Amino acid sequence: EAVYSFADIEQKWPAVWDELGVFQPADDGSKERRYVLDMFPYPSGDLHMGHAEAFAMGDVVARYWRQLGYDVLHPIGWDSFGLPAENAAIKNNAHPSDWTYRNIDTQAASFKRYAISVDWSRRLQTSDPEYYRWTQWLFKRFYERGLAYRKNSPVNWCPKDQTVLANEQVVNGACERCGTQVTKKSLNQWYFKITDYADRLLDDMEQLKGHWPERVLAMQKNWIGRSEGAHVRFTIEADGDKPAEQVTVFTTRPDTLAGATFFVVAADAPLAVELTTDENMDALLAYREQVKALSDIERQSTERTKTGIFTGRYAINPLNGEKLPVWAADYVLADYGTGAIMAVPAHDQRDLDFAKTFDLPVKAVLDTGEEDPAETGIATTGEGTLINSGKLDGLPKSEAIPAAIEMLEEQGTGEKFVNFRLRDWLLSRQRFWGTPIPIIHCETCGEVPVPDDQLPVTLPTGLKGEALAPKGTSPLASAEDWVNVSCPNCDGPAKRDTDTMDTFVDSSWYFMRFVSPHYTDGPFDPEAAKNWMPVGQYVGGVEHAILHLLYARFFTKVVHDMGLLEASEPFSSLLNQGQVLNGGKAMSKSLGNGVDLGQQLDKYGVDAVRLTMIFASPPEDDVDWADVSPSGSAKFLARAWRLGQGVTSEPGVDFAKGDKKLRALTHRTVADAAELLENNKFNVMVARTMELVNATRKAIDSGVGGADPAVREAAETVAIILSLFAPYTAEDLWALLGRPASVANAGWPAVDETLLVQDTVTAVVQVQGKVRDRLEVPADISEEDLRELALASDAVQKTLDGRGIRTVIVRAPKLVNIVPA
Ligand code: ANZ
Ligand code: ZN
Repeated sequence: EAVYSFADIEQKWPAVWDELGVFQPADDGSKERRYVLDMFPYPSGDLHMGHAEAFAMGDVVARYWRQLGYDVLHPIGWDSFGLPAENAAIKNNAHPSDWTYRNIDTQAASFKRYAISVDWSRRLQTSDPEYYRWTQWLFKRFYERGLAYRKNSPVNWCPKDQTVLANEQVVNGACERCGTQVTKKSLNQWYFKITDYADRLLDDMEQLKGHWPERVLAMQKNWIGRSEGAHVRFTIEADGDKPAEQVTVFTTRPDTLAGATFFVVAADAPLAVELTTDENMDALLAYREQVKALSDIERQSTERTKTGIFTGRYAINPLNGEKLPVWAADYVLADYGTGAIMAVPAHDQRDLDFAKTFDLPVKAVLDTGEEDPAETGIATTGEGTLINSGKLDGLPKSEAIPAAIEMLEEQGTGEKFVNFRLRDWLLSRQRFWGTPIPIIHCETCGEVPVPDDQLPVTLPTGLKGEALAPKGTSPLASAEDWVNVSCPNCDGPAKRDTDTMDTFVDSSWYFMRFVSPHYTDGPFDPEAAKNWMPVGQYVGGVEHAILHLLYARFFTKVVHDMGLLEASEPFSSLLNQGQVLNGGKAMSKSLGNGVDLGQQLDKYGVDAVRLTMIFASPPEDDVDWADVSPSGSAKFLARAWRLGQGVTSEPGVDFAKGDKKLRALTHRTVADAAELLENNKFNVMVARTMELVNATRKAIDSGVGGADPAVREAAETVAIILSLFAPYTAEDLWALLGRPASVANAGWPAVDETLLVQDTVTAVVQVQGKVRDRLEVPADISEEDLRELALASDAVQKTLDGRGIRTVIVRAPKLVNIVPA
């Protein structure tokens, strides 16, 4: 008799699946459509264990939905622009495309071996000109809507990668990619105006609640950082040849205005230089040099002793005319709010720390019942009533805030203001391997977008190796033939923009492209997008909680506003899979604990590796490869497969004639599967399948026997469930059972409710505390149902003897007590 060989079955089935087009959606409206997507991979080397985990999870969803009868779109592509390709090209004197497309081919082959159920005909790469043509087209539409603009400002600069970084790419002051300390540099750069969408990005998170991980929503909310408060204008008194001027601050606590005892501007803001008197200028400039070296995190650390420089100027409090010394300090950030604050040391700890360091006055304006902050050094931040605040005295904080705003508005010195932490998205990069920005700079006409019919602006092919090395300016600038063009507007001499786009631009719309990847009249076919969008299940790592997901949401909203897309959120449900660890730690070269996916696949087979990933824990949790047993998974799969040899009945037998006990287990397993799979409890589903396999084996080997229809029913059910986790084994088992390929669209088994033997309990029914009846009821009976049953009991009716009822106390499922009138 044949034995289970994963190597043989891995050879056998891929051609059959291709031939049948099993994973291609019909896309004809005959079935309800559903879209499942894994975050597309970056082509660095071959697939690794992390990919194996993430893609196994997404594939369970795709395969389950197919079994349920949906028309499933499950595509794959590559996020193929970016720095690693460029760095490899510099090192090997090659073109970044060599490395990129070679790695993509390797990964594609591995994905095929791994049997991810994707529609290969929709494959795309963001570095393909037919893709980035539409990235450029979208950029132009953003530009026309005023959502893409260029401005000169201090930007985050990575000295190692020699390129700018978005705020989102600076982690604890370091470059997200290489870990180098990020510095600031003043440059003319392109931005997307994501801040215009701050409110909607925040408000629409309401729709995602319950469908996205709480943690991701919290991180996005914090990143957007909406603060309600006020803008307040202070007059800075004239001093010598420095004229008086107005400076606005943002405060969330306008109620504390009378408690302001000094005023602070960010030391690195141009305003600091503007305000500082000649006398104090040297000190300020020296201090600014010191500040440059610090990250925002360090600047705001409560551990550091506060530092600052007196500017020599005074601000007038618009509420009471008091004179406040103006300081320049690093704990106020130049790019938050207005870059200037009113300092209220009594009620703000940062201000109090500063006041203590420089011996500035502390004035409480809110009686919170706490101890005097001037004494304790602890700012009082609780609720309380206003004091020392003139007309506001006696008001609770919650009323004082709007009252103070009203006073400011009457005076014309301030107004309500909502501030966001979110900054515009800096999208230009001084690197080669990215989407060229489709703008031409003309001396006469200024910025001129490249006409749509001239898109794509393709990358020049002549540059490679050293020519791509980072120099602080874009390598594209050296491709003179490419750079020098005539202006599309006036035909005069002009130059192409030499920056490329952040690769996060490419990945902000790829999920839309997948609905019609070969469409040539736009980024996607609006009709297809209407059919498929939004993505029903998105799967990917939590490391994308902010950047990618926020940008993708922003793009979706803009494209929606352009009238191209009905959906205004891209991903209705999000699953963050865990990491694959080894020995409790993330796999890394330095720890030497890396596990090679290819070797695991060679040793245990694809299905065993997939099943191990899925069985180890719920998908959200980490998998420690040191704790799992791929050989155990392989043994289980062989055991499941052998059921096919144990079944001796023919396909089509009448299951109703089968063994009741085994049938009950089969149907209970399927009945529970819905709840388990909808809630991503894939690991529990595997455990339940193991249980069913064992019971079926037992039935074959015991009195029931392999000819019993219930045994065939159970084995076919095992094959269908396993098709979600172990596609090769499931297909081969299905064939052993005499069924035609493919098990992948066999259809989910129907549940016969009559076979679901209920767990029952005995409920005691009392009348006035005396037991009158006992009822066998389902363990999960509702209060209402139990009440009804109890009242309908003959014994109860007899006892009541026509009397009315005062109350019925129900404690489902065990007790009912009826109190007669
Ligand atoms: C006076 C005040 C009194 C404040 C008080 C707080 C408490 P969030 O909630 O994060 O928006 N602030 C404003 N701009 C700043 C900047 N560029 N750098 C550092 N701090 C800045 O914080 C808003 C509060 O942070 C503002 O309200 C301001 O201090 C400070 F009892 O104004 B507050
Ligand atoms: Zn021109």
